[in-house]
Amino acid sequence: MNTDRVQFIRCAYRRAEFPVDDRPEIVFLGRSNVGKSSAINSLLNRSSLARTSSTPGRTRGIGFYLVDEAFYFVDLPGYGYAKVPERVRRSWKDLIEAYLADRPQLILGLLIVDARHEPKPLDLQMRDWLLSAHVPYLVLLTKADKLPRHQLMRSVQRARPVFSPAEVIPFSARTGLGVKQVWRVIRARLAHGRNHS
Ligand SMILES: Nc1nc2c(ncn2[C@@H]2O[C@H](COP(=O)(O)OP(=O)(O)OP(=O)(O)O)[C@@H](O)[C@H]2O)c(=O)[nH]1
Ligand SMILES: [Mg+2]
Repeated sequence: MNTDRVQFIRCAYRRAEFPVDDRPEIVFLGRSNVGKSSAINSLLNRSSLARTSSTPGRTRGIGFYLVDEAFYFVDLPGYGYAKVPERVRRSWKDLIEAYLADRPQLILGLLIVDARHEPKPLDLQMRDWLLSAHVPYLVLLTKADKLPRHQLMRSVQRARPVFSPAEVIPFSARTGLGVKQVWRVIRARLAHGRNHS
């Protein structure tokens, strides 16, 4: 697999704009500003393919990136960002739910959770969406570089029962921690499809 070959296909603001394509998709989801776009960039070893920002709410539509013409990385807008108008927040929620519930080619979810905090209600809500849509997923405990090792370990221990049986992987877009492990899961899933673990 050549992950240097990446094309940005489109940013979808409505369901009608989702690509009509049955190649497998891997979705990155998580709370606003948690590091979804940065995770995409670090997995693809790019500095600025997906738009990142220290200002929450940077990713507004659903970004579709085609990797090696074989599968898509899908970048969702941040969920739960309080500072956008209620109307916009609701439209993001509807868009995300429509995407998760009705995308048979979605083979894997990467739920991005901040390693520094206990999982929050919004994290649990996204976990429950994945479960009810029967999308296999794993959890990336990101920004791991911001924690001393013993605190990171504690954070992993705390997250495991919350997301069980999903795998919890400490991750850092800054240092590359976890990148190889995440690729291992992605490759396995691409080889076996959605319905086999
Ligand atoms: N130290 C550190 N900072 C990170 C990491 N991942 C992301 N960040 C920073 O967190 C901020 C948000 O990152 P984004 O990747 O834009 O987050 P996002 O989840 O895509 O944000 P929205 O699209 O706005 O929801 C940026 O300032 C990033 O540089 C990480 O692993 N370590
Ligand atoms: Mg983003």
